[in-house]
Amino acid sequence: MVRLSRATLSRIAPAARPLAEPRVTGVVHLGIGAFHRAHQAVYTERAMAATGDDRWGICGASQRSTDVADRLRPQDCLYGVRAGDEVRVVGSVRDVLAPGDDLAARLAAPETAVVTLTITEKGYRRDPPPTAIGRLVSGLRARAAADAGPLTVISCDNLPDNGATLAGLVAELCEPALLEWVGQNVRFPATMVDRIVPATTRADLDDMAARLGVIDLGAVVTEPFAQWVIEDSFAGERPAWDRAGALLVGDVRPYERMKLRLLNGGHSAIAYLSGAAHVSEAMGDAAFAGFLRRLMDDDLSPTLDGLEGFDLAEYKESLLTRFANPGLRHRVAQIAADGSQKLPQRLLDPARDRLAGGHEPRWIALVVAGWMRHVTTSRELDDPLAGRLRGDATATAAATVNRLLAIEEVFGADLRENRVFRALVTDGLERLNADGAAATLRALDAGPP
Ligand code: CS2
Repeated sequence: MVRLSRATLSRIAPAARPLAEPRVTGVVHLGIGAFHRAHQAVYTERAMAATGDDRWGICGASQRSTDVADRLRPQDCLYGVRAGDEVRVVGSVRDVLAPGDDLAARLAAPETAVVTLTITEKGYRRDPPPTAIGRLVSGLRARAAADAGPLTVISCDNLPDNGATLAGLVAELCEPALLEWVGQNVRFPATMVDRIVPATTRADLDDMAARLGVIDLGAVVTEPFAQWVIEDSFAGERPAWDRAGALLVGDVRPYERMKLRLLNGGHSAIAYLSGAAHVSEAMGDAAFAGFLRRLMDDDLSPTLDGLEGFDLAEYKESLLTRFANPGLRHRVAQIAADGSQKLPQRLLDPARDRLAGGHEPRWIALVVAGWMRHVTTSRELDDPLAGRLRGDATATAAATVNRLLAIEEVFGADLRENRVFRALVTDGLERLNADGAAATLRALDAGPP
């Protein structure tokens, strides 16, 4: 079978061919993984198709490996996206840079008007080695020197206030003159991004080849659902993402909190308590699905505000349906990774909100206990703080809770000192250690609240 490329596009069914063929590269993306390819790249292509404005080709960059460049370059950066039974080759990506390539020159090019980032939660840590944000700042410096005009930089990672967070980290790396230029020329709008995109497997590639009739090593599999809410604050021009289904709003915060806490928080609960290998399997377990509803209804939903006129009950139902999608092989190990970077915004912030109101966030505390069990018992722990998280798996629950609550980057000083929270997590961990997760959830379900 031949490889997917512009030259072989004619072999593909017309309905599966790209919607647009950009002539200019207006977007630079840092972190061109599966999520970007199935989300922002798709919105950008649709925006070009809706308007005929073909200046929004994407130059993607990888921070650590040449893998994506090796897969996409031989295919003219074309790749297929399968959502349910619908397959389409996406044409918005024009170029992929490997780690050593000159990213700064791309960021300094006058035709570049927008930069998007998916560098994962841990990409926003203050880190001495060269980081994606460090490379972004080098690019801003080159752009300022070239006087190449305004730029909008959009963090598409699952962090609260992601725009302001990124702007703050950029500012820390800028010298005074550059900071002034950034202040006048660069905007960092906040966004909420949503689409479940499991890591592509060998079987996914085989399936894509069978559907397209050509080999595609850049294929991604996702769900039909996609959502993008963007703060309407741009420094210059942008793709017409609003014409592709994105929502441009004055305040992203209510959507962002809702998604981070309910979807991502729900995901983390699945990762640390379900015992399943894939998300959809967890939803097949009635005791676990019941627990997830309680977590959302009792501990997470009451912490959300600003959603007047929005049907939250419907949103939660749709999440449970999305999680249960049997067509997505979403490994819980992928979600369990980097918990130290994910728990704070997903579950600890809502715990704080509940505690401040005098409530006991016991379902959240049980997930935190599940995470503590995970970090003390996993043989391979995938987390930037792994060295400090690992510990004696035979220690008492109280000792483990004490040790881990002391990690201030995760729990802050406030949760460490909070006696109600400590007692809830300790109780949860004692139960998990004694009975395992399945029996604990069943007992909690049967017992009084
Ligand atoms: C997941 C997210 O891996 C994880 O931690 O919770 O990647 C999730 O699938 C996306 O945010 C969905 O939009």
